[in-house]
Amino acid sequence: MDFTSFVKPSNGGSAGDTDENADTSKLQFWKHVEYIENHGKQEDDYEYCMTEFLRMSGIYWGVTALDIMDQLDRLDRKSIIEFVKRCQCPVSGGFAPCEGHDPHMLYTLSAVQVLSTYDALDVIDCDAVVRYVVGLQQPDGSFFGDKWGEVDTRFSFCAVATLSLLKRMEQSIDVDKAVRFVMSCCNQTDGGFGSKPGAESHAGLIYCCVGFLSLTQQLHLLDVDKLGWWLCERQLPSGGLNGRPEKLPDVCYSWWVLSSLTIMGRLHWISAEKLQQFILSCQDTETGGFSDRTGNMPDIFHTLFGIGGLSLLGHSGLKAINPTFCMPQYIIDRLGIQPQVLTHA
Ligand code: GRG
Repeated sequence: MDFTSFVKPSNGGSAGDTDENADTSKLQFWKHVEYIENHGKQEDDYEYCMTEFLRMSGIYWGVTALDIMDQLDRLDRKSIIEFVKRCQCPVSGGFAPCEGHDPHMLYTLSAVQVLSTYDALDVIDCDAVVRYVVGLQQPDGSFFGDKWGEVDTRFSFCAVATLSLLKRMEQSIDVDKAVRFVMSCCNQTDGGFGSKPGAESHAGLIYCCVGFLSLTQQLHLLDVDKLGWWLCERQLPSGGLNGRPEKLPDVCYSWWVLSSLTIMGRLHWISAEKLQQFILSCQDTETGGFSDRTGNMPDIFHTLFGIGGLSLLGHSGLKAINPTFCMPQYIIDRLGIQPQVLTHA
């Protein structure tokens, strides 16, 4: 697949960074726009080739970050929609990350997110997507990621997020059983969630489970104070957040932790100022893009979660992001979907 064709040829240059903002205390807005726009332009690039297996999610990360920056028109809508269309498996109805690969729940959600952003869900067979997701639900309410049978709370989130965007959740899956499975993955000691029953709490999976409960309107099942406390303990002296105790901070937890706290109405339990400083310190001031930690190589995954975290913190110049879907709020409003959020406490 040629990612070059996703960039509008008429939009060549950067919009002009100046010397005074070439530091990490300010958002390098135009550098990031350029970084995302250029992502994957070099098809021969080693990293680009090696990430073919997650191309659909890569497109979702880039499209979402650019839309939050109000620069979505830098990408070629038509060729992206055509690419997504070509990745729908005619047999199962699920989406592959790239042509020639197998469909999976993860890429099915990314495909539906991209098409929702472009208001283009009508170009695919939505009934087939619903059949694919429904077919992966198990008798205990859990979901397989694909036909090979791995079970994980990530897939419970992907299933209900996909069906919610298609407005087909209640009529298709057994929501009560799905909720029971997710709650069976809740750890009583810290109020968090792991990938399956008895697995260690991890902020990425907490996002999936809190997001799942927000989509199924079941946030009352959470022990918000216990979980909120565990989540705000993820903030380290550097201001950055880790995903579980004794681990290093990583910009992506600015999303997984912060979105969960936002859904639970507890965003103010961490120091926003210190977190913002940490996120900004992970910008690459030369190439644009964000890395996991200060001084590392940037990538498109951390770039979305850096921008998304800053948006949740109310950084100026960024559109509001929905904490449950990790998509621009105006798209969720346009679709008329209202994931549950708890009020400030
Ligand atoms: C719509 C935003 C969005 C997501 C879809 C797939 C998914 C739902 C969520 C993934 C959540 C998750 C499990 C995130 C964790 C990612 C991560 C950095 C894992 C690294 O694990 P370790 O053990 O990292 O290498 P730590 O930080 O624990 O050392």
